[in-house]
Amino acid sequence: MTVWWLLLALSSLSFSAGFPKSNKYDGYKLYEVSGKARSGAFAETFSELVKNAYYYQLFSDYKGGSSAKLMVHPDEQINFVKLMEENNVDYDILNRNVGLTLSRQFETNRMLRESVPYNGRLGTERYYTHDEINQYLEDLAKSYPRLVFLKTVGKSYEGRWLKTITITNGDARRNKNVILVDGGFHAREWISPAAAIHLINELVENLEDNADLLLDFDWVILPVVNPDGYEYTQLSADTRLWRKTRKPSSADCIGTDPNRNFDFHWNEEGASEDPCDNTYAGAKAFSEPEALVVSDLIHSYVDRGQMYLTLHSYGSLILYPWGWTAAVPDTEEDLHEVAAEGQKAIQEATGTIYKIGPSTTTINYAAAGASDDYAFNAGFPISFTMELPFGGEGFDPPASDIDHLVKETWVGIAAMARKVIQKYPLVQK
Ligand code: 0X9
Ligand code: ZN
Repeated sequence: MTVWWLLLALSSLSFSAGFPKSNKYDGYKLYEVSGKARSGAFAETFSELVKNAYYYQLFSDYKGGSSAKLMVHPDEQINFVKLMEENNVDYDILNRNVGLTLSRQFETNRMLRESVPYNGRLGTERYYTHDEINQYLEDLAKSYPRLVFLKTVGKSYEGRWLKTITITNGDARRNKNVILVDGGFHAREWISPAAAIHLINELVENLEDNADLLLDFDWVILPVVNPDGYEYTQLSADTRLWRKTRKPSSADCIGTDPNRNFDFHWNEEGASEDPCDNTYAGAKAFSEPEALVVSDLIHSYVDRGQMYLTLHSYGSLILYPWGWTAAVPDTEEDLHEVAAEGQKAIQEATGTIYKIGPSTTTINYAAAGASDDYAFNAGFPISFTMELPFGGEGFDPPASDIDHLVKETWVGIAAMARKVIQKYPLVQK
């Protein structure tokens, strides 16, 4: 009995003594393999190999010759390395123990929540919960009643409120053009809601510097499209890498990829019919209430909407349609011109190099049923997915990287918005 209690006491002490709790990613390694893994004779074997979801998690579903990041189960690492070496595929180990990184980050986030409590502002010190984000939107609307309008636009499967914030310059002019931005489609991509929050801060609290961005344009922002997934990833290191929504999709599996659930070429290339897959398209188009909310927003603003921007991670990419096919739209030049402004501004500001281009050939895979193609097809002349940079040594940036990443993202968004404003001025009807 005494020994039992001692063991119990020691195990609960283990974290504070500097031994992070174990989790299901303990011993997993994160590798980056060169493009050779996916070109030439080895390509077929490699893509068969990584289909084994028990041993492999591919963080980018790229095909063709570009490099890939993938996480490998401890029991498979010897075999994996042997295969790479036999086939002359170069590889780097980006992280020697993903579980340890996730546990440490989990603990850091817990401590930061205590040391940086919500105080009416959301800074860049840490990641915030969905409740805090909604509370912040409420508080902003109270502080800036002439500039900011809050709207509840729907409810997630688990009952969380989805709220948009409309930011204006307070001149009370109606029917301005619109820029529609969302974040948090994919649960684990925490830097995306963080970037949306920073964008809101800049537009509301830095109105003087950004007056041109609000003269003839209103901004409508939904910072967390998939709050159930986002909250789930905050529960523990074990759930940190969740991507989908949280509605059960079969007897055994939960969640749909909200970015495969839109009713435009739904369930075609790059979407899975397996409810257990990370890219499951859903039982039908718009089976997910969260995707339906975004589609309603797209339709309600399309008459005035000049740019739709959806924030994801990772890859340092600005992607434009199409993402369901390798074909490109007739207006590719316009899309490219706007994306190039963002790319240039970011490179000048921080040196980060974003790649820009049509989605399918730039990210190297087609993914049908996504929101960017849907918005473009509905009539937004400019529609982008912005993939923010890869984070630290794990999937997403540690809290200490939030500040520079969201500021850099803002520079890119502001530059693209300025180009949009110039190209698509308000036509008074
Ligand atoms: O696959 C996705 O949904 C996006 N990448 S992510 O790593 N954040 O999951 C890219 C979507 C690009 N757009 C289309 N394929 N339409
Ligand atoms: Zn994503």
